[in-house]
Amino acid sequence: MAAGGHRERLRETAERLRLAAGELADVAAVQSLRRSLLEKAERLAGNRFTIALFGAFSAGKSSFANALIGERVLPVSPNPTTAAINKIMPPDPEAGWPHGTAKVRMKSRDRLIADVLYSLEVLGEKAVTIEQALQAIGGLKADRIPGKGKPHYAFLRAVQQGWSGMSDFLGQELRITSDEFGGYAADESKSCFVELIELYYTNPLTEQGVVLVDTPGADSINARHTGVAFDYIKNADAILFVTYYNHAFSHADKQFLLQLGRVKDSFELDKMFFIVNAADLASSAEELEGVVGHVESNLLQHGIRHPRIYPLSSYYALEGKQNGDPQTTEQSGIVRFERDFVRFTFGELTDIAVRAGEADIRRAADTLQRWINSAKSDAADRAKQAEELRSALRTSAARLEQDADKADVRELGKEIEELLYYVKQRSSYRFGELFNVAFNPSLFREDPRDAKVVLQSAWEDLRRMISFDLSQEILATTLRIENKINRMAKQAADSWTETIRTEIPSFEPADVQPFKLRTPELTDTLLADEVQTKWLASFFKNAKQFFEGEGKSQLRKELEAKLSDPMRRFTEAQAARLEEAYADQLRSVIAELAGQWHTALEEQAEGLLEALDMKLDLEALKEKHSRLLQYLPPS
Ligand SMILES: Nc1nc2c(ncn2[C@@H]2O[C@H](COP(=O)(O)OP(=O)(O)OP(=O)(O)O)[C@@H](O)[C@H]2O)c(=O)[nH]1
Ligand SMILES: [Mg+2]
Repeated sequence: MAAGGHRERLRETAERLRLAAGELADVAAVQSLRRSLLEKAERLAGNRFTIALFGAFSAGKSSFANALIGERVLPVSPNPTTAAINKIMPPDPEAGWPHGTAKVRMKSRDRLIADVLYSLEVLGEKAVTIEQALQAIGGLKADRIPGKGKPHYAFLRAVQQGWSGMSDFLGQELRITSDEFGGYAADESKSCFVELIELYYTNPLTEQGVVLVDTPGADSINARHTGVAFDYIKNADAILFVTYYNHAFSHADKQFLLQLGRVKDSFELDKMFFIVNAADLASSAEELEGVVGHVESNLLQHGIRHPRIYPLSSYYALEGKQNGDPQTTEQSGIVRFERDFVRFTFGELTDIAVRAGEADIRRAADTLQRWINSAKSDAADRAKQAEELRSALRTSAARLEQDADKADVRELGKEIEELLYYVKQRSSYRFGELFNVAFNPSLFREDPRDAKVVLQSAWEDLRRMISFDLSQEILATTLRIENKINRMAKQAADSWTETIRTEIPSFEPADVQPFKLRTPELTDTLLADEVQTKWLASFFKNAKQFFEGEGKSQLRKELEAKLSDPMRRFTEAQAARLEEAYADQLRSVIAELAGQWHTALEEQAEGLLEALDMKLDLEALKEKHSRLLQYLPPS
């Protein structure tokens, strides 16, 4: 992937920032600005772009990652393959991770046991300890597992198979070579114990600072760990969603798209790319167009407007790159994607970073210029200005100290409650749809177990789906809440700056960088003891009566009414949790910012006073100023 020298630009800008910071080293009054320059320089120099791949089982995420890299690095197969998150990282020899090594983070024992008990529960088995669980797994019969339970069954079998060899490593961090990587990434009896693998590997992508994150297919097993996927959605620089040519969208796909639709507008830039993989299967251009149109309308249905869609063949892209055959690569369709993608990541994102750095240099230059100007007034005027400045400094500093613990948590709380009101509303809109997925005639036809058991398990499924749906909704609102906190922080800072400037017009703080906030963990499931097996069974006489007669629609109506209280309790509990977690964060953000403003104010007032008292070396300051300007591009 030709990146158009973005690394060079980042390095060059970082160097300019460092040199500019060097100019400020001996001017005590601009140390805040100097620190901001150095922090930005560091970030630019070590710049990383994180690209996260999502999509259903076997959509071709790993194949697509290999195609981007131009090498078969990740294991690929027609069966569910990628079980843990695999990151392909730029090697870091200084930290002990040269090319070809991998860091494997194993699941903690608690997490693995929780996963096992959960999967057993989905299959209708109860266990408390891991020994009981292993025994229960031994008793499972493949032909008694309903279709939707298959991934859980496969996972449990893999745990049973790998337990004696792998359980000692739980909770550890292992160091392996790239030869062993395939096993940990794809051999299920190993990979089911793994949480994350970081493979340090030199390739054209990592050489550009790209971290490629390959995720397991979205499905009911991984659905429990929504927080992990959400962190990547939230923090990745780009999100790539992969679908397999003309595969129907599964329930898990739709849930994921729904989540992308919910959060899309919370990001400043559109960072989502949609890949229609295996386009080589198209028998004609018209057919391909039809498939792309179908994907587009599905995205639209899930609230994703104006998507960037790329039909391509990972298969031919990899072949073309490996054989050095540009024609095959071109025909695979990957080139169009790469061009747009490079423009976005390396172009747009680099531009933003470079501009922010240059704005800091300009700020520093402007500050020096104002001091130079103040020093130009006559002696009497300077004495008067200095007197005024001292009193202004006292009032401004006192105000900042007061404001430091005046975060408006009430306003934030109001916003959270409002957002959660809509969460409840939207979830009740979707109740009918989820109900139909859970109480689906084909499930009853295909499940070999007793109808009452199937009914109970359909309800358990529905309960899990509603919990999942609510949690996703709530997670999506956390982005809005976090944006709100950042807006409130920026407003507070801007208003301090404005007030300070009425008295000290030259005041120039560093820019407010958005704070990285912690998303609270949401692991609760909806509890609804009101719904009992006996009550459920009262709606079901036989399949015909249930599906063709009144049974199902009556159950739907009464279940919805019965769930209204539990759902309200659930969202209220979550709202309380969010309010507490975010109020704390808002308080510390405001306090931290006020502290920064205080420091900058004192530093700069001191600098100004020195200028007014003619204690600064004016000539040296002028020279510094003109040198700073040299680190800026000609405007
Ligand atoms: N015809 C064709 N087949 C492809 C293409 N890309 C992937 N496949 C096949 O699709 C299957 C799944 O590919 P993977 O890359 O393992 O899919 P994945 O999304 O990583 O799957 P999981 O890790 O199991 O979630 C494999 O059998 C691939 O050979 C393509 O461009 N064309
Ligand atoms: Mg894979």
